[in-house]
Amino acid sequence: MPLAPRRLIAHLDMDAFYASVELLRYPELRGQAVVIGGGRDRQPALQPDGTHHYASLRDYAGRGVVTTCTYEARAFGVHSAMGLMKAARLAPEAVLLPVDFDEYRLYSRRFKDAVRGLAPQVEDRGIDEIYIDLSEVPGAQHDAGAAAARALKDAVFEATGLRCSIAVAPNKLLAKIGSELDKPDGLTLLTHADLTTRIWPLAARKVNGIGPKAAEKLAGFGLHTIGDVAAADPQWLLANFGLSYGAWLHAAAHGRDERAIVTHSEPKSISRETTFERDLHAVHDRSTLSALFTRLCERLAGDLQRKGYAAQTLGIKLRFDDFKRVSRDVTLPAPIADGQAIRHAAGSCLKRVDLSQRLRLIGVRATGLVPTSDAASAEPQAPPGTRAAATRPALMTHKWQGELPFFDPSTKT
Ligand code: DCP
Ligand code: MG
Repeated sequence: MPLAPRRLIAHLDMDAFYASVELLRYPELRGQAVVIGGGRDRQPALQPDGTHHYASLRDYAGRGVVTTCTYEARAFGVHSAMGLMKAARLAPEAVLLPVDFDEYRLYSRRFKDAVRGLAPQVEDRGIDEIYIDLSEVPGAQHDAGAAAARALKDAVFEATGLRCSIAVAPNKLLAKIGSELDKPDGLTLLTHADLTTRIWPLAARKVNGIGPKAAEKLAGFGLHTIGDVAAADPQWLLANFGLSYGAWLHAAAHGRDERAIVTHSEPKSISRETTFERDLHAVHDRSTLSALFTRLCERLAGDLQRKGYAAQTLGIKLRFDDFKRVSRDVTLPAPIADGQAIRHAAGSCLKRVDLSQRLRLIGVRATGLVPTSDAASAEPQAPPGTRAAATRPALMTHKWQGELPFFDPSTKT
């Protein structure tokens, strides 16, 4: 009887993700301490000679925190979630850049698409990390996934110009711990045989699922490392941490985890956006803008149709030349997926915006997604009361909340 292939689970995490995306835009900052954080309105000023004037961290005053920073900044002790004022004391020379989530989402999509092109079994875990099941990837069983992981790193770099760290392990739990072990630009192979040498010496907190509170409680009992937890009497763990969490702690500390890769999740929204090569004006560049807008709507329609959804709500997002953002949306009497209908709905949103300023970016977003098989029954002529959509008033319009992300925010775990 052929043996079942052993599980080869990879965890991929982008290196200094937001900071690295910013370095693509400002390559002259490569090699410097760069901190991302604070408000989003302070883009580096472009000077007449074509160079940028960057804000220095030492000039920062306020209560913002570090979102992330380059490894050069980390060498000074700066890290995510640290107050910017404190960071400024550690690395006053560091450059401070504002966050630009739209750009990070774009690169997030790019690196994930690149990975899916080589290994389709992908679980999305947030903006900069994914799990990948390499078990069935051709050749992966012969070298514990080493060549596949290298190919993934190369594909991600090719598609984005960004580096990432990958660990391949027998399960998600070990892969997640492993991807941090050789950061940045790491490629780590872990087997159960590495448990005692590479995993047990680590702080208990490194296990995804042991949060700050649990770690504190463990430390109160003198259990600091993963090895300490592994050595603890399982019955004692159950008695002190509850049946379910106690049992999980014991299994996790021994590197046991049977969770499968979850490749499918229903999208909450589908969006398309484009940043113009030069800022465009609604009047002076009317035809260009109109053509771009139509194409965006057609692309969104294509995405919806390919994925089998129709949208109950259509929205637009604009970003002006001073980086100010505006969004509007419209809820429709029945879900739509066709390019012309989307263009019409998005156009009605556009009419509600003051367009006297030049535009830098335009986006269209579909929400209230209904699988197309259901959408047919949501037509207005359907018997009254069969679906809420059929009895809605013709148009309901409202503003997107100021900071609502353009598509679902990715959560870090
Ligand atoms: N992030 C955030 N708030 C935090 C931590 C991170 O908004 N407290 C954002 C910024 C990061 C991104 O999420 O760029 C990914 O988080 P990571 O923890 O993976 O950190 P980095 O990718 O920046 O660095 P590393 O190389 O350590 O992965
Ligand atoms: Mg990362």
